[in-house]
Amino acid sequence: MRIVSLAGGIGGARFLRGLRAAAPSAEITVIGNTGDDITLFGLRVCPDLDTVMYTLGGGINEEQGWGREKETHVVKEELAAYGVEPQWFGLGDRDFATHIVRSQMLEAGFPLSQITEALCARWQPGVRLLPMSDDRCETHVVITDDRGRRAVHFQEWWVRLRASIPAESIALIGAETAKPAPGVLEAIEEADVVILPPSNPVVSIGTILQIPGIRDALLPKTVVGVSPIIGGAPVRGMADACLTAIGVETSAQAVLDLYGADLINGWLVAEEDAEVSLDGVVVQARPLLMHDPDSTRAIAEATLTLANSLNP
Ligand code: FO1
Repeated sequence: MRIVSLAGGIGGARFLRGLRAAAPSAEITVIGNTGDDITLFGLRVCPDLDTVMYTLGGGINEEQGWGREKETHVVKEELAAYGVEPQWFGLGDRDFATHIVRSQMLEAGFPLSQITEALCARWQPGVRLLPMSDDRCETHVVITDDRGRRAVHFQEWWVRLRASIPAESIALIGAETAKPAPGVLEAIEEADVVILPPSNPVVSIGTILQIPGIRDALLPKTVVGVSPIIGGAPVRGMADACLTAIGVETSAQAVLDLYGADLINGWLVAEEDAEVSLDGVVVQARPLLMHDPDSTRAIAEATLTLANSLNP
């Protein structure tokens, strides 16, 4: 069976680990969000691609959900000693190697999709990981603080500010001219099932859907989503701050409405959200907390069962 899954960071990567366990013989293609990407100290950092690669490749810092396990921060300390900014983004020594390899390959003219394939040759994630686009597009957030109204990079809002200042708007800079990475549209076309894991519906899944051509390619497919909101709150991260920024209520119903019945065929919600409904969408309620590998695998299995029941 051929499965395509869009994915953002921590929640998406954890779900994918369960999906791989639930469908060990399936061919899984992951379309990863690159709107979070940032250039720091002259290096290109791709947080969501790396989180999927490390999580599925066995190198993730499990409790953090991002970055490498057994990490040290000597380079970060040395940069700070030179007074180099920013100091609010925690890059570890092991993680730096990934960004150095990626940056030198970008410098040599390789597209991000080929670079990601090369990095995954080491990590063997057991899925094909594609960036949503080889073209650079970044999520920026408009805020107003003591320095006035300005746009900041998503990571500054997310990590330095912890989304403590309301985002007046969120924009994917470069989306209109970005193209899906090679293989993305073909993978969607050939997929038996497409899954939207419980990643951030605005800055992860929503970002991927903004790349011209991707959302349209999904419309004829069987698409099953897993609600990232349980009982009015995100399980992790700050999806609520992002949803508020775009004027959407933080609920399983509102996220389903945001994705739309033209895109979604099946929608998994937590038991406390069982009343969620939308014409044309099959909604199923079940426990959705991914608190260990078995529960995550069970959620992935339920997602596939629902998808297969919807396939013509
Ligand atoms: N998140 C934080 O909250 N603090 C950090 O210092 C931080 C550093 C970091 C470094 C590499 C990386 O791949 C991810 C990192 N993240 C950090 C997480 C990152 O901001 C988020 O995972 C995504 O951008 C949102 O999904």
